[in-house]
Amino acid sequence: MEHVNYLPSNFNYNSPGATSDALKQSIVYKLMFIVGKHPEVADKHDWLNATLFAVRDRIVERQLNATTAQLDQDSRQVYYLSMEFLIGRTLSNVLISLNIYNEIAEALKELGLNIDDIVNEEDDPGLGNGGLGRLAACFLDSLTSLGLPGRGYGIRYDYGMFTQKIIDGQQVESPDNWLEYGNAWEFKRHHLRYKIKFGGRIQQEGNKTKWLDTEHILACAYDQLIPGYEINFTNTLRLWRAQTSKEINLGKFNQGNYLEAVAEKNSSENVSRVLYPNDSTDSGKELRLRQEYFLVSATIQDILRRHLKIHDTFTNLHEKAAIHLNDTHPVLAIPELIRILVDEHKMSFQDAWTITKQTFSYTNHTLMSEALETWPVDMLGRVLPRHLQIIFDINDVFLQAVRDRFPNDTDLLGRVSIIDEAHGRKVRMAWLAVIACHKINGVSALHSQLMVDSLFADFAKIYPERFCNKTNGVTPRRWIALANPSLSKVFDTHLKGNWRRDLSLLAGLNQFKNDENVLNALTESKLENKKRLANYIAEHLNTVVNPNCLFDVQIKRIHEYKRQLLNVLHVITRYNRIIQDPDAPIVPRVVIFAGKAASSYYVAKQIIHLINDVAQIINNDPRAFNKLKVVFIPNYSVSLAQIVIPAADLSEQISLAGTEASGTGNMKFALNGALTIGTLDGANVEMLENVGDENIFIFGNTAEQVEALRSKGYNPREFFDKDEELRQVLSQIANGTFSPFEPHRYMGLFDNLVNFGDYYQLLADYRSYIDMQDEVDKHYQNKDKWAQSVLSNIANMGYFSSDRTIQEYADDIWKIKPVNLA
Ligand code: GPQ
Repeated sequence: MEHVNYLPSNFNYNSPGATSDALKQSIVYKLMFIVGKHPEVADKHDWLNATLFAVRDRIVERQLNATTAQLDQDSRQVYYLSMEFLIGRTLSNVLISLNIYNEIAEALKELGLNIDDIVNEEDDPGLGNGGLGRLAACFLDSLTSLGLPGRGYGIRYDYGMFTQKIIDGQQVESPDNWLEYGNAWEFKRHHLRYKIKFGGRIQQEGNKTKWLDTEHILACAYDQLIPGYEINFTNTLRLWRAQTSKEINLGKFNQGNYLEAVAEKNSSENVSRVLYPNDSTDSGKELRLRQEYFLVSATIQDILRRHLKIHDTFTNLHEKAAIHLNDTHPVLAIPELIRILVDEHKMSFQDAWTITKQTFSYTNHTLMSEALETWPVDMLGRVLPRHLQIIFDINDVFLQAVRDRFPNDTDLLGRVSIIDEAHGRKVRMAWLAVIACHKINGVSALHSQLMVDSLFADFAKIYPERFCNKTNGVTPRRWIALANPSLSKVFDTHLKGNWRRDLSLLAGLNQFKNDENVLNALTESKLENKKRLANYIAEHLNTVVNPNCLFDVQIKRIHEYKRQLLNVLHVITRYNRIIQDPDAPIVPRVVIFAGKAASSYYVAKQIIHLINDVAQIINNDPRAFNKLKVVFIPNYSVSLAQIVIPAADLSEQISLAGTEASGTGNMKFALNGALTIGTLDGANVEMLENVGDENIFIFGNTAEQVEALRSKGYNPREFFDKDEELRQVLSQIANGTFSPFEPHRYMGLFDNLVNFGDYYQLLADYRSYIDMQDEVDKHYQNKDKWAQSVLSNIANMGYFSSDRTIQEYADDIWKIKPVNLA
C-alpha cells in the first residue's frame, strides 16, 4: 500500500529522549496545556493526568506504527469477545512496557511527587468479576507483547464491579463510579456507531426474511490502547457504550413532558449501565441477555465493516478473522454473523454456516451447572426473534447430521439438541457454541479432560477433533515486574536474559538451590513485601499484624465451591488448640481473606460474616495474641491483589476437586514465592507436576473420589461423629461462640455442612486438610527448607506465563502470526 508522508521522514517513532529531564518537561507541559493547571495549584489527580498524557503520547506513537504495519500486511487477526476485561490500573503497566518506570519516578521526584502516590491515584476499572475477566486482560497483554494482531471487544460499563465495605462484619455494596473523574486512557470514536436492534417481529417474503418494527439503540466505540512489553506495537481494546438513537423523544419534549422524554433516553442506555456481579453463576435476567447481544451485534458489525474496507467479499472472512468467545456470554455472535450475511448481504444460509464454523472458537471456563447459560425460548423469541429462528435452523441442520450418523440413538438427539425440552424449553448456549465452533478448549489439563468426559461427552463423540486444552497463564509484567519490584531485582541479579519476556528463564534459579545468598535474597524480598502489606492493613483496617508471622492467604470470589469455610474450620481448630494447650510451640500465623460475594448470594454473604465474627473473637482474645490473627481485607480488586500476593507465604487453593476450572491466583502466588496448600483441582494438578510434591501441600479427595463419594451417597455425619476436633469446631459455629448476641446466626451454615449432605463435601476433606496444615507448620519451622521450596516453586513455574498460553492459542486455534514490524 502507498503511504502519504504525514510526518517528516526523520520522525522517530521510538521516542528518543525518555530521560527524566525530557519526561519532566513533557509532564509539566501536559499539566499546563492539556490539564490546564498551574503547577502551584495542581492537585495529585492533576499530576496523575499530566503524567498519563505524557506517557500516552508514547503509546500512541507505537499504535501509529502498528496501524501502518497491519494495513500493509492484512494478516489474519483474532477478535476476542468478552463480557469482562479486568485490566487493572494502566499507568504503571505502561511504564513497565515502555521501560521508563525509573525515569518517570525520578522526574516526579524532581517535581516533588512520589510515584507510588501518583500511580495509586488512578482508578482501578473493575470491568469484570474475577478470573475470567482478569484472564482476558492477561491475554491482551501477552498478545500484544508477542506482536500478534488482535483486538479485545467488550462493554464500557458506566458502573463496574461494586465497591465492598465491611460494616458490622457484613458486606455492604456501593456503586463503582469509576468514570467520575473521566478516563484519560480512552479515545472516544464519535463517528463509530452501530445501530443495535431489539424486539419486533419476523416477516417472510418469499425466501427472504425481514426483521421489522424493532426498537433501536446505538453502540458507540471507546478505544483503549494495549501496550506490549518493549515492542513498537499496540493492540486495541474496543469497548461499547449504549446511546439512545434519538437524543430525546421530540414529540414528548414538545408536549412539555421534558422529564419523561429524558427518562426514556436513560432507559435505553441502561444496557451498558452496570456489570452483573455474578461470577460463575447465570443471572438469567433479560437485561443481561440484552447486554450480551449489544456486545456481539456491535462487534460483528465492526468486524465486517473492517473486512469490507480491504476486501469486496465475505467468502474469505474466515481467512482473515478468528473470532474467539470467552465462555458462552458472547455466543449470540454466531446467529448474529449468520443474520447479517444472509439477511443483509444475501448469502445463502449454507454458505454463511460454512464460514461461521471456520471462524469461531470457544473457551469453556466452568463445568458447574449453575453457571451454564440457558435462555427461555420465550424470552429469546421476544427480544431477538430472528436469532431464535436462526438457532432453530442451525439445530435442524445439526440434528439431521446426527440422525444420519447415529440412526438408532433417539436419546442422543434429545441430549444434544440446542433446545432443552425437559426444563421448560430453553436454549442451551454452550451447545450452540460447541456446534458452531471449530475448536473448543478447557483451561487446565484436568478441566479439559473432565469437559470431554462429562459436560460435553456426547459432543466429544460427534466431534472428537474439536476439543483441546489450553492451560491458563498470567502475565509476568503485571504479576511480577509491577507487583513485586524487590523480587524482580533478585531475578535481574541472578538470571541471564529477560524473564519478563521469557518466563521459562526462571528455571535458571534452580542452580541456586543451595546458594545461601540467593535464598536469603528471596527471604528478604518476601519480608519487605510482608511489611508493605502490614502497612496497608494498619492504614486501612486499623489492625496491627506482625510481618514475622506466616502469612496464610485466601483471596478470591467468595463461593461455596472455593471452600473459604474449610479455611475457617482450620482457623477455629487452630484457635482451639491454642486455648487447650497454651504452652505448645506454635507457628504464629496471620490468616488473610479477601473477596466479594455476588449481591444475591446469601450463603456467600454469611461466610463473609462468619469470617469477620471469628476474627473479632480471636483477635480480641489475649490467649491468641502473637499466635493467631484473622484479617478480612475489604474490596478485593486487581490493585489490592498486587499488594497482597507478593506478601503471601502460603496460598490457599482448596476448592473441591473437579470444581475450579483452572484458577489463576494459584499461579500468581507461586510465582511470587508462596507455597501452595491445595487440592488436586484445576491447574493445581499441573503446578504439582512442575514444582514437585516435596514443594507443595496437596490434600483431600481427587475428582474421581469426589464423584464416587457422591454417587455412593455422601454422609457428612460419618465424619462429624468420628472426629472430635471437627465436632468441637462445628458445635461452636452452631452454638453462637462467634456470634454471642445472635447465637443461631450460623445454624444454616452448620446444617448445610452436617445435615443437608453438603454438595462441596467439606467434612470429607477436613482431616487431611488439618493434617496438611500441620505439615506446613513443620516445613516453615525449618527456614532453610522453606526457602529452598520457595525457590523451587518460582523456578519451575515459568510454564504458567500467559505468553505460553497465547502462543498455543495462536498456533493451534487462531492460526495467527506476529506482524512484521519495521
Ligand atoms: N470463571 Cl464461568 C470466572 O471467573 N467467571 C465465570 O463466570 C466462569 C469462570 C473462572 C474459573 O472459575 C476459574 O477456575 C478460571 O481460572 C478462570 O475463569 C479463567 O479461566
